[in-house]
Amino acid sequence: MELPLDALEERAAATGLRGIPSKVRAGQRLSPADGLAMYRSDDVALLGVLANEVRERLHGDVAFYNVNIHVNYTNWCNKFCDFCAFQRRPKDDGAYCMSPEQVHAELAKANPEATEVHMVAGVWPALDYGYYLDILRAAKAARPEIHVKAFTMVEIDQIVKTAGKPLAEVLAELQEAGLDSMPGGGAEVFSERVRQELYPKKMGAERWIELARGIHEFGFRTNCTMLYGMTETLEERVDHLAQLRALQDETGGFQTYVPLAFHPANTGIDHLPFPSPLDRLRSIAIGRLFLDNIPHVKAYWVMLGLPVAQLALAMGSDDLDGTVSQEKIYHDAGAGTPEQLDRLAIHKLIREAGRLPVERDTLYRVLRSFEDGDPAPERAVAPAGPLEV
Ligand code: V47
Repeated sequence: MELPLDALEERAAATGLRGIPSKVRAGQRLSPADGLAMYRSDDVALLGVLANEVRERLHGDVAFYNVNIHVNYTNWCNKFCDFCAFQRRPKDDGAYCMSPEQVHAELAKANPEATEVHMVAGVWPALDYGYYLDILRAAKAARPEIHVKAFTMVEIDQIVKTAGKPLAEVLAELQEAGLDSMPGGGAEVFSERVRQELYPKKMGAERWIELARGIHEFGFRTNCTMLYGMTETLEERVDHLAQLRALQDETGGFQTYVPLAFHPANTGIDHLPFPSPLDRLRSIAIGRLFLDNIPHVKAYWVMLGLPVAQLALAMGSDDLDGTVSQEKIYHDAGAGTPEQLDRLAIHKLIREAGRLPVERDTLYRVLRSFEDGDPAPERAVAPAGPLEV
């Protein structure tokens, strides 16, 4: 139900958001100045109401999730980003690099209902090109039907360098070996200032955008992210979103935007706080309002925490990601969320938010809509985690 516009504008005028409700109601694009006003305003409730309006216009009451597994195939990494707790040098304690056989074994024993494997990892130039093709082949050999969503732009950049071939040729070979789409990571925040300060060895915004453009033009769908809560300014957050929106205008290749809240534990910048629940909700709502050309906004529960992910379903998000298992990047950085959820735990979160659980595949095609109730408990394969963080 839409609230009267004049009441929304009256409130917006008092909370620094004047004119934004009218633009949202009229389906007009928000400007960078609007983006900044939204980050500066403490009226997260109004942002949530507006973002919910957009979300309901696009998706009604549906809340998507998928049944997926994570394989972080190596933590070897030469980027040494200050925000990362996952990276290791090969000789460090806890360093690992899975062989193709281990990837195969991981998938073979994984939840048989999983429709997606999410494979992202560190970057180590000594891994040869054949390794990447072999882990894709191993995943498909173990689970021929599974959708392989793998490699952030940072990994793709390294794979292209290692292969020594043009991007399109590499993409064709990765596709042949089993790659189906790509996640959104590696963008961090596009600010060159923050990159120099915290991740100078990682590619800059220009290369990230160039790769994403090439990948979309090739025909792969990807997601996009923003890692927030480090030392970026609010202007830099808006600039990041504006760059994503501009690329989406060109290519239409992004399926979903995933705002990633910085987890400080065990990182080089652990003096910074984990973003507050309100900041996490604000980031979801602003993503929905500003990125008017990206169909979905994901509340990635692993990193948001379950209570905030559930609230996000009322404030702009239409997707909870998946059941997940074996996620290491956030858990190494102190995430207190469970290792995985089963369908019923996800349905509970969604139904309590007044939404309808719909299982999707990676490309957002509907697999099952649960109007008639939840699946029987015996269909749930993985144990349910606690619903608190
Ligand atoms: O690129 C690393 C981020 C990303 C930390 O596309 C951190 O559906 C917070 O991209 N605190 C990888 N964030 C994960 C990723 C992702 C996750 C879930 C779904 C999708 C999707 C993509 O994780 C990295 C980096 O931006 N990251 N360390 C940290 N301490």
